[in-house]
Amino acid sequence: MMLCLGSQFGFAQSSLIAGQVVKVDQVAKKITIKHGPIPKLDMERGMTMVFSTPDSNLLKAVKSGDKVKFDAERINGQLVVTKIEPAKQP
Ligand SMILES: [Cu+2]
Repeated sequence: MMLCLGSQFGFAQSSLIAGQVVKVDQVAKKITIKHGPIPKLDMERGMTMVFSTPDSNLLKAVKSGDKVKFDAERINGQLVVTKIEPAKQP
């Protein structure tokens, strides 16, 4: 079940979401991320899903397989990555 298609807006939170990059598509400006729960986007459990990003520079900092921390917003019904950075390895 994809729980990503709800219409409710969450309140912005500053905390980043932990995830792992599955695939980066520079041309389509899309990134597939396996992520944990994102309560603000009504995702109560982790899943793998495609996000779009308007800024392809964001995608240059990461590659498939990377553990990342990211933030996403629902904009015009699309889930958009607004920030992404490599996660610090313990
Ligand atoms: Cu999701």
